[in-house]
Amino acid sequence: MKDYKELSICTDATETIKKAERENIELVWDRKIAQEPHCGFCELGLSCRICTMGPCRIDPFGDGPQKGVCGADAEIMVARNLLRMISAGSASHSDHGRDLVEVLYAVGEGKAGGYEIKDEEKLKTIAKIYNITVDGKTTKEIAKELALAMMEDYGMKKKEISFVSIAPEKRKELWRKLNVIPRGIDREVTESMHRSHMGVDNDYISLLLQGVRTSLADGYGGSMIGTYVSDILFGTPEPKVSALNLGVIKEDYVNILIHGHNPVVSEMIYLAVEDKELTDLAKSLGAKGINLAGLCCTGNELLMRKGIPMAGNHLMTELTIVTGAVEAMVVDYQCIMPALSEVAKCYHTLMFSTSDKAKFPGMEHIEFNPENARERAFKIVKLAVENFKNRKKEKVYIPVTEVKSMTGFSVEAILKALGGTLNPLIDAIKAGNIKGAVGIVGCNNPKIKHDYGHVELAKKLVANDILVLTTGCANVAIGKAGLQVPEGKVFAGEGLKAVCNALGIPPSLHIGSCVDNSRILVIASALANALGVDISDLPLAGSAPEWYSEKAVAIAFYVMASGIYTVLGVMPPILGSKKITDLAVNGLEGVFGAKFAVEPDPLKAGDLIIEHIKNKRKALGLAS
Ligand code: SF4
Ligand code: MSK
Repeated sequence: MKDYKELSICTDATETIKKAERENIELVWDRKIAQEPHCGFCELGLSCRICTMGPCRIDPFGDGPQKGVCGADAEIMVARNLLRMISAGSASHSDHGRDLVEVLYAVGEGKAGGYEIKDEEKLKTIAKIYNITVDGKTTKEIAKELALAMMEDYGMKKKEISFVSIAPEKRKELWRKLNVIPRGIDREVTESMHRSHMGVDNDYISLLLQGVRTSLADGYGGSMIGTYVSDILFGTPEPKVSALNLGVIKEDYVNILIHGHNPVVSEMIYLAVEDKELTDLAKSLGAKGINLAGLCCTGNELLMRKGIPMAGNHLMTELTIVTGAVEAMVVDYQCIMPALSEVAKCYHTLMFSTSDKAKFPGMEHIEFNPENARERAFKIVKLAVENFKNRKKEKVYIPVTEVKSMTGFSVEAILKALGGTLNPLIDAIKAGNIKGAVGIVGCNNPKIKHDYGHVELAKKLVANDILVLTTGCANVAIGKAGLQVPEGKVFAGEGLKAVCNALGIPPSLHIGSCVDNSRILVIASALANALGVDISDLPLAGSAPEWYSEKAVAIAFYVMASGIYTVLGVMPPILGSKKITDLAVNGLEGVFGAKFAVEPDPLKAGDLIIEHIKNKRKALGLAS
């Protein structure tokens, strides 16, 4: 019998974990226990398997080998491993961005079936950043030209990728001095893989600087392209109220869950779910209709733009199926545990994969591309509806009712809420009503009590008048805890509460999916530019209390390299190198004006951040 309260702070999770245990379903927590103890060499970054002279390990206690077969020492091993993590993370966000650019191109060519340009204004604004003239051109012409220009950002034609231009001048100067401005998104990822091959770059500083450059290729490249092209194609998010937790799965409806990251698939599923014929079919089979809900970042994308509710975050994904009320789960890519199809076998849930990049044993593969997406989405929804008859009523258990949460705070929406300029926010920061702002981002990790890190940190920060911005799985955690509705002001300190009252906003704002951390870079750059300072001068911080993925490492690096102090709740595999650990938690400050801290206790992490914000305010001459 598990100690449920130690696994999650959420009732919907603990109650469904109990059901899974009764039904003999293996979950992520079971598999984690089966893996313990985790390999200590790997945890420290002191194992290497990149060539067949190895695999090699370095003895952290100094008794055994201190070098791999090739002679790589602890610094080289840790740095190479870290660089490969950053590269995989950057590649993931950026390849997601590339898929959107391909849809944009297909729209420009008139070959993209159900897709269209939803935000022409934004198309033109972004085209101008790429120095594309828009006057006298049709929307399709601009779309095609912008897509081609973005494709160049992926290649090796440029000296600097385009969106770096949004960063404050001082930051760009620093990056140029350090030679870390990305030249091309794919180029940096490829070069990182090259450098970390045996016998190439063996200077840990040089390897880490390439890690910074690769992460910036993500933040100001692939992720920012992903965010902006999604806004162009599917609309720039605006504030709206939606709902979160397992209660958004409806007992009397056909339930379809979308999971992954790329809105290209989920937007089409959304269209199909709205179709009257399919809804009528669902009704003819005894359901009240078709209910769509999201998971992880595909969920965040639909939540932000369409107000589609979210059933959960990373550690809730298996549990949604355990409710016994899910007719189909449609996945694209990233963060989709291969275990999901095993769980689905124990229920009636149909599993569909949709990307040729991400196939799963036990899932039916229905390939999506810009030309066929509409037809394929309708096919999947029809199969899901027809599966309603296979549901076993006695297996259905939805333990909670949904919680309301606000969403849709794109940069444009925040500016609109502020009356068109950043001035009210700057005034509130200067007056001390808002002491600073912190992005709480990232995943869940079974090594940390589910959602505990996110929620406790958010509560502590807002109570200290620090505005919270959320993305990714942190959104669901903090939203479920009630901090993302205007009534969430009860958690806020007096200053932040007054701002929430004046603007009608919650103390924690949901700004999007993982790629939408780029929106944080845009806000931070705009704030720095408005004040004539660098980002590192601002009272800002970032935190990933429950991160697990390589993507989170890439995010942490580009946030730090942008000048934002970053606190992680899970230790990255670097402790095997004292030099690299010292650099991460101390030395980087003197180079980038920001550094990392690792603190699993969210209350202590909150203390670190509050102290940091106090210091930044003091340096700016603001009252603490
Ligand atoms: Fe061992 Fe060096 Fe090969 Fe790594 S690259 S496996 S340390 S020999
Ligand atoms: S989905 S990367 S678990 S935030 Fe973006 Fe959540 Fe982390 Fe995946």
